[in-house]
Amino acid sequence: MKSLNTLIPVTVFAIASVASSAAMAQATMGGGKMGEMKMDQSAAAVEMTEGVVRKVDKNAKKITIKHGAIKNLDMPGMTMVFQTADPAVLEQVQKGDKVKFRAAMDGSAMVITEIRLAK
Ligand SMILES: [Cu+2]
Repeated sequence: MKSLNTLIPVTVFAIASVASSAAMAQATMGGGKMGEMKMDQSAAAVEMTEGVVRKVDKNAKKITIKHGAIKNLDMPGMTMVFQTADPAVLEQVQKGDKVKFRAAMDGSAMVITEIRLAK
């Protein structure tokens, strides 16, 4: 009987150590996934900026927007004229619309790369 009593704790320990190494392997894999998620977030990092459309000039392919701070361009809120990368943008909004948009520098011009109506 005495030998059986000592055998049980050893067995439990062996199982526990196998389980903990499996848990460590999972934790490592989880860490890798978290790293990928962070990379995805920075790739899509440009936040949308809120604004109100003041003017849509389809001939010049420009939109005037009173906008809030644009973080990626380090720009405070103001009213200004944007170029449009895609003329389709001009069809998506009209004067007076509240919008959310993304803008980027293209050479010396500010260009709207994406725009949609704000809800
Ligand atoms: Cu501006």
